[in-house]
Amino acid sequence: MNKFPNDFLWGGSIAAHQCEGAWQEDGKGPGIMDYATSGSYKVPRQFTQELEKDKKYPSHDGIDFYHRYKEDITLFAQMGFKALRISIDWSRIYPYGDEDMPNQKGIEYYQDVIQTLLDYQIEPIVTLYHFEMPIHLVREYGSWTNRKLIDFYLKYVETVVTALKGKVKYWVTFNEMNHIDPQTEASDIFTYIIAGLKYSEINGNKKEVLAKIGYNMTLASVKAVKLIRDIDSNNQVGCVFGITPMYPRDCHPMNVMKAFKDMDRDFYQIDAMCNGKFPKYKVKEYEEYNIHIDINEEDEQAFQNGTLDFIGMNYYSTEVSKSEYSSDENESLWGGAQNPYLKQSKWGWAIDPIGLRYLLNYTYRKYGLPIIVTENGIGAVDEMVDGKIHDDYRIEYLSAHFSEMKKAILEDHVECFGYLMWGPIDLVSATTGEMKKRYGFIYVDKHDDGSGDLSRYKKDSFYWYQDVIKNQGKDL
Ligand code: BGP
Repeated sequence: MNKFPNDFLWGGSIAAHQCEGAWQEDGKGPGIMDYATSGSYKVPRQFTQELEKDKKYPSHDGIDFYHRYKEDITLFAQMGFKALRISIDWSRIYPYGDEDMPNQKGIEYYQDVIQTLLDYQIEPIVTLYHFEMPIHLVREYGSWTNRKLIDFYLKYVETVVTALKGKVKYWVTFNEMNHIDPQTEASDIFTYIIAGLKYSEINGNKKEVLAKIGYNMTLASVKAVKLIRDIDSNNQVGCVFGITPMYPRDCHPMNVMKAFKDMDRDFYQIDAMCNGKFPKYKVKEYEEYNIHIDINEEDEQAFQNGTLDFIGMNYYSTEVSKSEYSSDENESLWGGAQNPYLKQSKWGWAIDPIGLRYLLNYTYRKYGLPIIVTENGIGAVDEMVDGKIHDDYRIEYLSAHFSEMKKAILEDHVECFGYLMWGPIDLVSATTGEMKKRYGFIYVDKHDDGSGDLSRYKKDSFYWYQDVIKNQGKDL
């Protein structure tokens, strides 16, 4: 048997703020990403207090998925998708986040999207928080530093899960909350996309703010897990983490230990969500920074009752942990150094298929829970020539990753039940806000200078993925 399992969920993953557009339609309120400008590899995105006339805010239009979802889902169905991960934009459901009644039009929109998927027998996998939050909650309440956010979030979750009851089985509480940790100097991009706050502008004890955000989001997640299962016991609830494995610089024991530490800090929230308690080692670490987190009895109960059903893993790249004894490396996105054995994408992300097998094994051995690859892919510059896009580099990237994932499943016996390619249709990049950084099997005629008529075109990889799904990856 050289195929992926029959019920393997092949598909893709998208997020509301990167594709929907229609930012002021049908009662949607302003979300945090509506204030994020476009940037590029070398020019960081800005997060402005007000909308500035001379700046572009790519989430306002996205790729117009809001109006074109039927056409786009039809294309996914043509590829043979078994699953699609979407996110719900909180600011469509509760435009300000703290009102009593939800926005009915927002609910109806997502009910229609889900129904369209079900009509094609595509399993919806729904993320409840993928960098989308009403900005009012940041400005009025201080974002996730305030425990009140947990109640607002749970109310929103209850509304959505009830409205989609019986239609959606797989739920994801949060996307990539793990990028915030007091051990590191965070950058504005990560504190902003996760919590709507700019790291450079946090007053007072920055580490304490990061710790509080991390704790409150983790607590919100475990409480949501229980709530979602209480609404329907058939529901399966997971949380998605974005992990960049860290390799040691060399076999010097100091560097091996350093790499372990650098990688380990991404796992404390998974520990909390899988082991039924907030880890003591983290509380002790906070104390060393003079940070006190209130963990009351009700919280302890919530951690016990809200353990995950599955883990969602976003994997793009590995990095090399910086040396303890030399400083000759170039820093890359996650604070590590580049690996001399690996090539990189045009945006500096190392291409490492074996890293996927490593991460799947590492995580499965640690927690024993089913895993789904919720994101993976390569951002590249695609050229359209005579209506065709020959993206052999994408096929090469995915093919190599699939073959390592196959080894993890068939040889290492990791329980991995699906693969959702990031950005099956070109969409706005989260870290740079560009359209130029394309991931899709489907090309969208939209460019960073505002040109393009939004038409969709099938790239060569479209047909290749169709084949992989049809043959259950037997030729990989
Ligand atoms: C993940 C995010 C996605 C996505 C992806 C690729 O961290 O969950 O939203 O955007 O990274 O990143 P980028 O779009 O910056 O290339």
